[in-house]
Amino acid sequence: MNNVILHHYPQSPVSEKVRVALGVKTLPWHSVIIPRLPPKPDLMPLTGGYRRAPVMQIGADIYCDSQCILRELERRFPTPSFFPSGEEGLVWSLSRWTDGELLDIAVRQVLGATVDELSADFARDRGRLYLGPRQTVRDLQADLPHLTDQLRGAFTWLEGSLRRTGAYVLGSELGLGDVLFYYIAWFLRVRWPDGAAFLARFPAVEAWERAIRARGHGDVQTMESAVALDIAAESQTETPEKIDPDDPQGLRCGQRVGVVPVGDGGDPVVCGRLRYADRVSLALMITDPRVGEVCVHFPRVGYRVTRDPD
Ligand SMILES: N[C@@H](CCC(=O)N[C@@H](CS)C(=O)NCC(=O)O)C(=O)O
Repeated sequence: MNNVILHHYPQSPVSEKVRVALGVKTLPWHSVIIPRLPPKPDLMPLTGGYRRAPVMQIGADIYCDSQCILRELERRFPTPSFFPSGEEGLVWSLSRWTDGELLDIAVRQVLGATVDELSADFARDRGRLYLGPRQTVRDLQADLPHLTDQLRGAFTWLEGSLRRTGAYVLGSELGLGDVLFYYIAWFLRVRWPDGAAFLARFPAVEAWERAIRARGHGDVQTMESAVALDIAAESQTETPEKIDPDDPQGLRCGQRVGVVPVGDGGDPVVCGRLRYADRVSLALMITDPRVGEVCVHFPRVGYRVTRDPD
């Protein structure tokens, strides 16, 4: 069963990054819509506790975090490449800034500017998740001029690159470098009331947004979450048992480990038996009564592996 299933929700910017990436690959995929707030009862059996969106499922293999999802898409479906310019390492390095600091600034801008429209539950949950225990979404309002100032500088860099190439970030072809910026622009445009006026200051960015939007999301079919859970239950992992012998932590196959996003505001730890680890990804086996045994994959950069977590 090699079908791509994406567990996501429409308003999620990181999910939009993966939806656009599926469009770059022009792939067929199945869409399972998950709730925006916990509990996420049909996601937890697959991830063992990881709550964020999106999550990709292929049979009994579950990919958490967009970094891990995009890497797996490139491995399984190499053509057309996410890296048409040939530059791969630099694009992954760029992702650490776009998905880290730049996304954080954009999230603060959107939450701070829309605080009066947010439901109390949503504001509390996202405040805890993105701002930590000492700040609330309302505190962001005082910081809005600074946040817009930071975004303006970043979009000036993007505008400069696009004017130079006349097309995409790294040249004449669309690639992951574009997707990494595009979802931030999309988020500002659709969720920030002043987003369209902000982006109108960057004409090359607006033309580039139109070109990427026209590429679409690939060939999408909706799927019920129960069907995705049945597929996981009926499938076996395709991931080999293999650990890098030069692993800096001396990780071993079958060892019980926990995985925690570095610097995250309270996501639960996922624990399981280690099955696979290389320099950039790792995978654990977890068991749930609804789906049996599934293999959950995480990136290594940005995640801490804890040994013997219990
Ligand atoms: N590092 C993760 C971040 C994912 C993330 O923060 N997603 C947001 C939605 S855009 C989220 O999960 N928010 C909380 C939730 O949906 O429960 C990735 O790249 O996938």
